[in-house]
Amino acid sequence: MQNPLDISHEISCTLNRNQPVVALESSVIAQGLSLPVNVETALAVEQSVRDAGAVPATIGVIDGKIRVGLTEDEIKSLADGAAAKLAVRDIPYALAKKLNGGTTVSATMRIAAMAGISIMSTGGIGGIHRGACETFDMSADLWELARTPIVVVCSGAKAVLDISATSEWLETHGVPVYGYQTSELPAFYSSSTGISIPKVDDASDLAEILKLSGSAVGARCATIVAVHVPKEDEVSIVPHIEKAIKEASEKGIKGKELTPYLLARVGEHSKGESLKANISLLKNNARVASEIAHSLCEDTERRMGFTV
Ligand code: PSU
Ligand code: MN
Repeated sequence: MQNPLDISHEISCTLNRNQPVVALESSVIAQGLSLPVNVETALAVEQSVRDAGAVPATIGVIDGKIRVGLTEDEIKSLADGAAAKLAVRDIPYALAKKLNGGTTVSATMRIAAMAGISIMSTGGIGGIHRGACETFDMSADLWELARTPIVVVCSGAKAVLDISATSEWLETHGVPVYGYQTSELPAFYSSSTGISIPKVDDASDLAEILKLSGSAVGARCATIVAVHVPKEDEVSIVPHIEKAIKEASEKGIKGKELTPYLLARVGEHSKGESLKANISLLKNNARVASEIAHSLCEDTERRMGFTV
C-alpha cells in the first residue's frame, strides 16, 4: 500500500538524522481562530519552534492528502473558515472526498506518531464538557491520549470544559499529566485549578521520566506535559465562560461545533483578552515542546511512536 502520509522533505531528513521535530495541530487554524490572526499565529508558533532549534511539522489534510509539514500557502488554505474539522474518525472520509481539513489534537497525535514524531504542541486538549453526564460530550482527544504514545504539550484542558472530570478521566485511563515547572494543573487562560500534578523541573528531567515509563511499566499511552500561560498574559474569565456555555445551550449547539463556538464567544465577551492569552500560550508551549524534543533526541534509547 502507498504510504498514506505525505511528509515534507525537511521533516523526513530531520527525523532520519534524529534531530528534533515538533508536530503542531491545525484545527486551531481552521476552527480555533479566525483570519488573519489564525495564519499569523500559526506562522508565529512555527517560528517559536525554529527559534528553539527544532523543526515544526504542522499537520493537516490538503486536497485529500495527509500532509506532515504544511507550507505557508497550505496553512492559508485552511484558514478561511471552509476547511473541515478532523478528528481521527473523520480522516478517511476527508481523504476519499479530497477535502481540506484542520486536524484536532486526536488526529494530530495519531498522524505524528505514524510519522515517527515523538512530541506535539497545542493550546489545550479537548476533554469532558460540562454537563457530559447528560450530553455524553467527551472529546475524542481523550481516547487518543489513552492509546497513542506521544508527548502532548498543552496548557491543560480548555477552560470551557469540566477540568476536574477531565483530570479524573485521564487518571482512570492511566494517562500521566506532568506540570512543567508547576505543581498545579493549569486552566488554559489562567494557571490555577487547584488540581495537583507532579512537577518536572526541565526537559531533561522529563526525558528521564519518559524513558522509565517505557522501560519500567511499558506504558503505551500519551504523556501530557502541562505548561501554564506566561504570567503577564494570564486572564481570569470565568463569567465569560459561563455566559458562553449558557448561550450554546440556548441555541442547541452541540457536537463538533461546540468547542469552536465556545472559544469564539469567550473571545468576544472578553474583548480579545482571551485571544491574547491563547496566542501567548500557543507560542510558549511550542517553545517548551522544542526544548523537550531536544532532550528526547539525545536519549536514543527511547523512541516513541509506531510505524505504518
Ligand atoms: N485549543 C485551542 N483551540 C482549538 C482547539 C484546542 O486553543 O481550537 C481544538 C483542538 O484541535 C482540540 C479540539 O483537539 O479543539 C477539541 O474539539 P472537541 O472538543 O470537539 O473534541
Ligand atoms: Mn465534542
